Amino acid sequence: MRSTLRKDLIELFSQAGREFISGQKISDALGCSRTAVWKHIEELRKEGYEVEAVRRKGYRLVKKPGKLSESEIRFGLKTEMMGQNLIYHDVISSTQKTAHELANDNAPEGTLVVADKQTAGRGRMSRVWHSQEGNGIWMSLILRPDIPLQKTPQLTLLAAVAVVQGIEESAGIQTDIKWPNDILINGKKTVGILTEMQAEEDRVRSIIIGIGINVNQQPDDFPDELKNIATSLSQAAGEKIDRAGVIQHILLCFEKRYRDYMTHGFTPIKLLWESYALGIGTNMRARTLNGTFYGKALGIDDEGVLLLETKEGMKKIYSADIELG
Ligand code: BT5
Repeated sequence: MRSTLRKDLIELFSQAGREFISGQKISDALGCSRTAVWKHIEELRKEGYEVEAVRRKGYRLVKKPGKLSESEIRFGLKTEMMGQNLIYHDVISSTQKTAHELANDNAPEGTLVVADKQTAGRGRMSRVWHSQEGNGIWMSLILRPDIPLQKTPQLTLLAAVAVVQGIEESAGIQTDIKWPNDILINGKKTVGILTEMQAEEDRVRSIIIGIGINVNQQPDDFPDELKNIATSLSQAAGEKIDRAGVIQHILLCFEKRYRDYMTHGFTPIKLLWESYALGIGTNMRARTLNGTFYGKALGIDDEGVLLLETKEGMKKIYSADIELG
């Protein structure tokens, strides 16, 4: 089924609420035959939508799927660019890998790859990212900013701000950012962000932002090694959270922040980031590939680099695992 038709059909049903809509009305609104309407409804049922059909009354939507699907994400997506080119898979090795391939094939800016399950989800330095089916958001967004290479860390911080805001707007939960790429609830990791790029000489060709969010996991859903360090949005909220709604709000926040960034530069993002960040002004340990440093975090500089005041003097930290306190 063409995705715009499917989106229009779901929208019609949603506007009608509990009321039935006649097959004729639907076919007029969508500009297709009644047989085609019936086929489209069958497609929706296959995706897990419960549509009730009653003779002489027509159809009504009884239940949307709890499962993530392309239609679920598209319906209610209010962005102009982010996620408008949407690729959804039930199972994928890594959304990051697919997004890289699409970026190589000239996929437009804002292309989003989403999966319900990843079999080879990854974090930084090829670490494993646990991406079970049915309860997380595993997605990768393609950006094509015209910026020099050294500014790419700024996009990780921009993504973190957009995710914090999108989670607050969709689920009403406040989260904290731990530099550079973690989002925490009560000190436990809820979101991980992975920023990778494709470059040509000293310019960025594309940036792929991978975002992994634990949404509906209960403690037992995590493997033993994560049980004490990971949590999910639903554990914080005490109820199940609609994954599509979270994705839509994050994309909308992302689009707004990305526009701010393109128009006004990094300063507005930096101010927001600082308001959500944990540990600035306190002591922390930064484990980097070049050694471990202990000191007071003074903040981030204009490139998104962490400034750590150590006994040996000021250190600029480009990438690290951080231990607070
Ligand atoms: C990250 O790496 O936090 C970046 C994670 C990015 C995942 C997304 S999902 C969509 C896209 N496609 C991908 O294949 N990846 C991206 P890092 O800072 O290196 O943290 C990795 C560490 O987090 C692991 O070594 C574990 O300790 C922990 N971890 C793994 N899975 C987790 C989960 N589901 N929740 C919380 N912590 C987890």
